[in-house]
Amino acid sequence: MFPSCHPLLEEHHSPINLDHHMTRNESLEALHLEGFDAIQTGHWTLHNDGHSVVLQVGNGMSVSGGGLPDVYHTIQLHFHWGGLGTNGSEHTVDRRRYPMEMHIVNMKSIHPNLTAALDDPTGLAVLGFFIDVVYSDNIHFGHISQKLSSVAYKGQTTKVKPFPLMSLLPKHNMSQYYRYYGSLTTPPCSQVVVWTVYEVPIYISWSQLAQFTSQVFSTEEDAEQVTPLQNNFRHVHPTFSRIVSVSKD
Ligand code: BO1
Ligand code: ZN
Repeated sequence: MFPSCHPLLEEHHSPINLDHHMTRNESLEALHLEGFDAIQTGHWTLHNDGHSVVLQVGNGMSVSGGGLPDVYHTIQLHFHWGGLGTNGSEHTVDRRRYPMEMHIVNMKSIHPNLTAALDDPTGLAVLGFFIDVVYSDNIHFGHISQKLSSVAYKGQTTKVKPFPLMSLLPKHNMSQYYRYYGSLTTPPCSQVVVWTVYEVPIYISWSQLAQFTSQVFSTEEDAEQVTPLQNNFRHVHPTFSRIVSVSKD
């Protein structure tokens, strides 16, 4: 069999395990997050799609720099979590799984729609943030967690007043991240994603985490049985011959 007929060796899927010994790339600077510290004016919605809770943000934000090949418009952010007392991040660091992971999904601005982006090997740029748990509430994260009961069931959508996305992100060390080329972690699992996974986590409280693991269901309101939405993370994939870079610092 020709090596090119060996799909497994060619695949580059996400998530993966990350570790501190990966190739350091001093030329990777902090990304430019345009509009993230402004109060946006667009129409924002939170939606339960049965696989996650998705915050659809309006136009007006983009990411670039940090070795990204182009400018990418921010579309949405969503979350992956575990169960009662089990962690649910998608990426792992030194095989350790964090309680949750937030993904900010961005589409290369030159593309008119998602279909076009999925045909481009670097059509999407996803920013991944680990979420760790502490005793005190994160008031900024409350913009989302307080709305979860309004999207308890699959198919439900609620309005969210726009707030600066920067308020959700770590205050320090945003120049420390992992960079690799991978895939969407849910179907169609397209291998078109430039991944940036930040080293420093976001902190929320135990009760804010519990709102995700207990208030959100993967089934519709009128379903015979309600099933909690838990453990909505994909297993880690082999890196094969891929280079995973670690930014400077
Ligand atoms: S993730 O960040 O790798 N977990 C991920 C996985 C799947 C999608 C996005 C991010 N899917 C697509 C949906 C489209 C949607 C688009 C942007 O996200 O399949 O229907 O338009 O929101
Ligand atoms: Zn995701």
